[in-house]
Amino acid sequence: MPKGGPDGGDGGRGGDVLLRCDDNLRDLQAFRRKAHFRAQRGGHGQGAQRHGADGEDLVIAVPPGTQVERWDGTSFDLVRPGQEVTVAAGGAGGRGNTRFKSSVRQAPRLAERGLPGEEGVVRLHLKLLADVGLVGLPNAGKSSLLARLTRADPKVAAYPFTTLDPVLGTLEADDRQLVIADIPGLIEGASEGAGLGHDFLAHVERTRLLVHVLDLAPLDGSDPEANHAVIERELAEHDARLAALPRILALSKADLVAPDVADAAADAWRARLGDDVPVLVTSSATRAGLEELARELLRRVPAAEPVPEAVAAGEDEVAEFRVFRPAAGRAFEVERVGAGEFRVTGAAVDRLIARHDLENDEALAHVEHRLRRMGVIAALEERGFEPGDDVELGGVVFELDP
Ligand SMILES: Nc1nc2c(ncn2[C@@H]2O[C@H](COP(=O)(O)OP(=O)(O)OP(=O)(O)O)[C@@H](O)[C@H]2O)c(=O)[nH]1
Ligand SMILES: [Mg+2]
Repeated sequence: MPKGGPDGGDGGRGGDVLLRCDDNLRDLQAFRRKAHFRAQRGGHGQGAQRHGADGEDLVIAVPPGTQVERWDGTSFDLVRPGQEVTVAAGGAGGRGNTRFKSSVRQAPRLAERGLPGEEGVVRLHLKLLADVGLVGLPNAGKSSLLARLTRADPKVAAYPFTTLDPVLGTLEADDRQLVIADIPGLIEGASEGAGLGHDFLAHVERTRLLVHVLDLAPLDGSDPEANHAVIERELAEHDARLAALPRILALSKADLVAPDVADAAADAWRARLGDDVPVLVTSSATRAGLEELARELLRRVPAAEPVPEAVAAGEDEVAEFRVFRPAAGRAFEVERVGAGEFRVTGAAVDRLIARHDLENDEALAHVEHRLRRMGVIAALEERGFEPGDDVELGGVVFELDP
C-alpha cells in the first residue's frame, strides 16, 4: 500500500483429506475408477489485509469395515457409520507481509509461502463385516445353504474347494437384514495355512455367530464327529475370539439319509453339545429346516446394534489420528561436506527454506536472521564456516553471507 505500510493478508490453510465410514457402501469398487484425491488448496492472501479462504476438506466415503493404512504406518479401522479419519492434513497457509511489520521494518516486502499439505499413498483394505459366518469342511454344503437363505448365487459343485473367495449374501427379514458370509472350506491345518480357508478366517472374526455346517453322510465316508472336531480345532487355533463365538450346528444334506437317522443324529449332537448350541437338520435340496435356520439366525444375532460386539468393545481400535503440525522438530544438524562447503539438515530448517523465496533479498535477510536466532550460524561457525562459504539448506545450496 503506497506510503501506508503493509496490508497483505495471510494465505488460507489447505483442505484436509478425510475418509468417512458410510453405511450405504459395501465394497471398494469406487476406488477402481478413481484413486487420486486432492483437497482444495488454500486461497492466496490479498491486499487490504484480506486472508485467503481455507481450502475445503475433501471427504471420501468408504464402507464399514474399511481398514486404512497410511504411508507412515499409522492405521485406523472405520467400523461405525459416521466415523471419520483425516488421512492427509492440508498445509498451513503462509503469513502475509502485514505480519512482518516491525518498528524497524515499516514496509516489508516479505511474506511467507504456504506449506505443502501431506501427500502419500493410503491403502484401503475391506474386512467383510458379516453378521453370520458359515464354516465347515469342503463340500459340506455351505454355499448351497447360502444360495437358499439369500439371493446370493455362489458356485456349488460336487467336489471340494468349489468356493475360492468368500461370498456374501443378505438374509432378508421383515424389518432387518443379516449379512451371511460363506467362506472356502477349512481343512486340517487351516489355522497354519493349509488349504484355502486360512486366508479367509479373518473375515469371520467379526461375525457374531457361526453356523457350523456338517455333512450328515459325507461321500468320502469320513466320520462326522471327527470332521466336526477338525473344524472346531482349526477355529480355536486361528483365534480365541473365533472359538468364543456362539454357534449353530446345521446338519446338512438331510435328504440323503432316512428321516429317523437324521433325527437320531441330531439328538446325539444335542446331547454332546449341550443347550448352548442349537442343532438343526437342514436340506438345501428339499428346503427342510431352512426356515427354522433363518429364524434362529435372526433370533441369535441381536438387532439394533450397528456393529459386531467384538468391534464395539474394542473402541480403541479406532485410533485417534495424530495430526503432525509444523513446529514439532527444532533440532538441526550441521555437517561439513568439503572445503568451504556445509550442509544443514533438520525439519525446522527445511520448513524455513520452503517458506521463503530466497531470490527476494528481504526474504533472504529474514531467513539469515532466523538462522542466527535458531543457532544455526553459530553451529556453522563452530565447524569452521566463514562468510561467503557454500551452505546447503533445505536442499538448496547458496552462498551464505550473514
Ligand atoms: N442332496 C443334497 N446335496 C447337497 C445339499 N447341499 C449341498 N449338496 C451338494 O453337495 C455338494 C457340495 O455343496 P457346496 O454347497 O458346493 O459345498 P461347500 O461347502 O460350499 O463346498 P466348498 O465350497 O468346496 O467348501 C454339491 O454337489 C451340492 O449339490 C443338500 O442339502 N442335499
Ligand atoms: Mg462353497
